[in-house]
Amino acid sequence: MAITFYCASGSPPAWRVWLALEHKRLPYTLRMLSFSGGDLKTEDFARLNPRKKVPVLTDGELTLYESIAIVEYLDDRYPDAGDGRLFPEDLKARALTRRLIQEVDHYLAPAVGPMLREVFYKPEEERDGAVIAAGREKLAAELRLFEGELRGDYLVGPVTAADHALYAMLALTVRADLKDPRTNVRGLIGPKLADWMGRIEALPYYEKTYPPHWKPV
Ligand SMILES: N[C@@H](CCC(=O)N[C@@H](CS)C(=O)NCC(=O)O)C(=O)O
Repeated sequence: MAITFYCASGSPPAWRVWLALEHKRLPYTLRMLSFSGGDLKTEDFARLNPRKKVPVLTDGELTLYESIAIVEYLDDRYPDAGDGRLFPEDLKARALTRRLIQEVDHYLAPAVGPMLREVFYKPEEERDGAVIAAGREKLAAELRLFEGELRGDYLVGPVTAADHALYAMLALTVRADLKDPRTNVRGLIGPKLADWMGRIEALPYYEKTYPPHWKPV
């Protein structure tokens, strides 16, 4: 077994794979790529993923991209490693895990995408307040739904891939508040989700996976 994980700091899909590797306590080599340094645009990287996106994981002869395909592969290949399964064995719990991940990818992420692009990629004077306001409204609706999904400490039962997926997306979204207080994402997060974020942040492997460029210097 020789796993190499190609990551980039702050990418939610890459972060979910990183959390999965740590949850499973698998040995791996981390290749931290730089968006701004052009690492994803090289021909070498395109040979790993022709879409030129992170995450990518290699395990021996296998090269795999698409974050959830990677997490499912790790879970199938190393089911009982570390803290155990990220897609529960129980059929209903596994279906719920998959459904929640789909909801993160197909509803939450598109709802906040335009607002995040506005805030992260445009200088303050060029930002459109209407895009931010519309993003907040869509985010509020999404967060109300996810708030209702928290029946216990985590989304499904024990920690699953759904917790990792939702957390990474939400953590990036909260970062928008540092760039533009008009987003006030924190103000939209309900009490159950806020407590749940705290529980994810208290996981023993969390700190290790924290996006390096978010750390104060
Ligand atoms: N559906 C893909 C999405 C991957 C993705 O969009 N990655 C972004 C970072 S969040 C990326 O690498 N973008 C390339 C770039 O910005 O140059 C997955 O889940 O792995």
